[in-house]
Amino acid sequence: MRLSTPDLDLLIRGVCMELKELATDAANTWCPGCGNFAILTAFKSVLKSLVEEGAPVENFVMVAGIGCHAKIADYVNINSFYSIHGRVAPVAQGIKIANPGLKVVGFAGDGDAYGEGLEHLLFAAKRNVDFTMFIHNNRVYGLTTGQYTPTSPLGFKGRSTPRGTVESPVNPLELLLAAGAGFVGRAYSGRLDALKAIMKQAIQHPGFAVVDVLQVCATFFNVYDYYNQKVYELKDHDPTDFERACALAREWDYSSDAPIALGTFFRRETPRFEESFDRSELSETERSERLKRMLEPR
Ligand SMILES: Cc1ncc(C[n+]2csc(CCOP(=O)(O)OP(=O)(O)O)c2C)c(N)n1
Ligand code: SF4
Ligand SMILES: [Mg+2]
Repeated sequence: MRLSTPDLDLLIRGVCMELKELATDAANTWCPGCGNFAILTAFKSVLKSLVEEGAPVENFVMVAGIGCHAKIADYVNINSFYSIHGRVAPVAQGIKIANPGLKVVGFAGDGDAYGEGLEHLLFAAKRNVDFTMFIHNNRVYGLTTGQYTPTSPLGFKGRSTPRGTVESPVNPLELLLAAGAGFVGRAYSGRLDALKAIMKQAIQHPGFAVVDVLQVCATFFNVYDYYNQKVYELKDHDPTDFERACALAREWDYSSDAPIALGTFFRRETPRFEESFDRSELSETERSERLKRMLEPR
């Protein structure tokens, strides 16, 4: 094989990475056709390209919630932390504030982030700690076998609503924009290239970034055909235009039969929480001594 000069450069620096190096031995238990496969593939590909551009792989940390989506942490060979249902945001923020050199990427479900964890998500948007959240929005509780979530459409028939839900869904993008999120986007597991592109932009955004990924649950809410007809990619949209971003977010309310925009709705850089956080400058040894003292029984 002939290597180009940039390839040789990467090899010499020891960062030329094969995608298989990011795989783990864990058996994948997602159902055939699950949209989580696309998110996993896209994330590994983005990670590979960021590492090749110079980001140390050991500086990435994945934080997962609880649900089918969360198994993604088992399938990528980097530092990861399984949190609890609804608590991806506080764990991710804690990691980032304690060690600002890390690149923290959260993976949450729709039940996880828009249900039990909603207040954490909105306060993360308000607070603006530098981390990224990808929300695997399959609009159903997948792991617990098909109950409705905050983004299930009106009339959704599932295990807990056999005659159809009578509640309208929340619109997460409107909520996140209102809460002050600096980067808000939407992707679809059936459009891999666009998914990779927005994942990379979101991770590189300096501040809180959130992407609602329409991730199809092939078993409990299979809407591939519907999305394939309805989605379109944003073109000539100015992501600094907040009013336009709000109008785009309102175009589809997660229930109506409207066109579904994909892409970066809004992007704005504002001061990050951790920049003004009063950090104590202790050495490694002093820190572990203090931690030990705190953990000693009284
Ligand atoms: C604190 C807490 N509340 C509830 C549960 C039960 N629980 C586990 S997974 C799950 C549903 C997950 O749904 P979602 O977040 O949409 O993820 P998906 O499985 O669809 O990827 C629930 C309710 C739990 N494990 N812990
Ligand atoms: S239940 Fe749905 S979300 Fe969970 S692995 Fe199966 S297809 Fe994917
Ligand atoms: Mg879900």
